[in-house]
Amino acid sequence: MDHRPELTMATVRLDQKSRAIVRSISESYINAIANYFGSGPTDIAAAKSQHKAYADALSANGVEVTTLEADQDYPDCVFVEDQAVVIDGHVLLPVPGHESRRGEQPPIADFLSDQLQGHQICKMEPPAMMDGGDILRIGDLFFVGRSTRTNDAGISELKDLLDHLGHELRVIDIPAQALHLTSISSTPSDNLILIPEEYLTPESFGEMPEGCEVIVMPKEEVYGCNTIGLPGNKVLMADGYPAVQAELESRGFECILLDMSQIRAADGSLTCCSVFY
Ligand code: CIR
Repeated sequence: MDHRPELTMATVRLDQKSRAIVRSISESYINAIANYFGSGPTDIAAAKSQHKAYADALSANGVEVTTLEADQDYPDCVFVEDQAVVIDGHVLLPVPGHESRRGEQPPIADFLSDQLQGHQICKMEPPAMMDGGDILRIGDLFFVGRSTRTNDAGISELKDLLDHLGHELRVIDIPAQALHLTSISSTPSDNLILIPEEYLTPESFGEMPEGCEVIVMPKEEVYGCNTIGLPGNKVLMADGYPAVQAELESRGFECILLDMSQIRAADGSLTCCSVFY
């Protein structure tokens, strides 16, 4: 990957999520890959309406949302998180880990290149592979899942970029029963990480920076561990995960609940439907 030092920018606060790309549900969504949370979507109309409610919730909470058109040739194209990651003045374009999803990237890359002129584009090349859904960030500290979608060559390229930016990267092995790191964890705020028991342990994240905490949730609520933290102590989360909701509410967050059933059916979580930039 090529990245120029002069374009490094100061670390952004993660709760300042001002803009997001989402992408509509494809007419072929019924064929989306599903091996973990779901056994495949069953109702495209419901999926579209749930996705619209998701995008509307982002907009209603101050995020400027751009919706890219779906592509019939790519049943999984709604899951944009995997295709691009914006990090401090750089746009990382990974090689998506599932071959059937590689053609989803160009419209997202084009949009970000156009919007973020002056950002350095860092394009991975095979044999490196990585899904954006394996990257989690808390301040200057990054975690990457080593998964069926993200290999050591991809991790090494990400590490090069983060070394260059002065950020630390820690690798977490994703258990066989999970797709990605962000499928089973998230940062509802800049100092919290939610994880499900039995899938991940706080120890696997290593020593956390002062004031940061890894919170362990019941394993039955693994899907609920994926949330999107927004300004004003608001958190978008899937409906139906009472322990996660109670934990967040006890910490003063306002939970905004979304029906994600048809997104979950294709192994998609909340974060995977957005690229924040
Ligand atoms: C896939 O298997 O690639 C999609 N059906 C789901 C991708 C979910 N993405 C994510 O968690 N970042």
